Amino acid sequence: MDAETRPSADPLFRNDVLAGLAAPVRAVPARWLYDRRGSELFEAITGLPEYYLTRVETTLLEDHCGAVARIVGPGAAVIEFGSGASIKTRILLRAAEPPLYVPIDISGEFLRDAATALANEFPGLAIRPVEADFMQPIALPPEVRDRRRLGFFPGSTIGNMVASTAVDLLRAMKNSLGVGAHLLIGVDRIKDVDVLTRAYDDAAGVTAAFNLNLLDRINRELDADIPVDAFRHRAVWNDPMSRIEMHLEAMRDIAFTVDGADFEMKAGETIHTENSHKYGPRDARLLLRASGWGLVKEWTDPKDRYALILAEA
Ligand code: AVI
Repeated sequence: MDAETRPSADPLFRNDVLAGLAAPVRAVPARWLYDRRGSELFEAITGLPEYYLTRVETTLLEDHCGAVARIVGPGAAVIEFGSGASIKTRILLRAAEPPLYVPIDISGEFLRDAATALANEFPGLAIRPVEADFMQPIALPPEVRDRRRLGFFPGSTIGNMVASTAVDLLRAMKNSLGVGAHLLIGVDRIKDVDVLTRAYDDAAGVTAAFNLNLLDRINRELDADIPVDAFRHRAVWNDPMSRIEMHLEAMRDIAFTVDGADFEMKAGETIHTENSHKYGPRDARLLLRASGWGLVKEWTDPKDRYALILAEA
């Protein structure tokens, strides 16, 4: 693509890619998987038969949001971290009937669309969107101040962070929400390695397309000539780290340039693109305790694949 038709590159994306490809262990942060195409592919992943996470969490929310609402009490504001299209939120909003909903998302476009759709569906609900990176300290709108507060962080997004970052985030959530607040969080469990790897390497190749799209994005946005067909998607279980890792593996020796910088990769070398940590029951509780949250209640499915955890600050 020539310079005139190429979309202007995000300097943070350029820096992360150039630094990540030059590092001794090549890695690009997972957040860059989510351009428009990547977000569409992730949406498709959530409907795959192998990707049990969304299905199981949705059932848990349908079954237990009523109990969550009873424990938290009436009149609570619901504050969602990384709300996206607010799909699962509807289940919580229907059960808890809160007066106030605060979706927090880095994408203003997503926030505005989701808020408009929700306003039509829940006419009595006040919606106060906050456009912010929830990894940074957040000032909540003043209407939240005198209310009970229920933080909502579904989708096992916590799993995409290493433990130290997860603790920092959970602690920041506690600071934003305040003492006495509740947090409802979705956490994926450690389980059979075949089940886990299939969830991240599905038969239809949607997760492979999601991962490989990162290379297309680099080519599109950063004046690069990466031979995408020389790579394959890999999903591997890292047992000591208790996580599924996504990698892009070079299938032959290759050379390419990104924004004028030259790179070479040998056959078998990989670019690490995502971590998805899985937690046993005690690990998840420890993570919460280390961040200042106490366990209130935990719900799991009959196969113990996924946990919905209610914690209190
Ligand atoms: C967004 N996140 C919780 C997903 C996960 O399961 O780690 C991202 C994903 N990557 C591949 N498949 C799904």
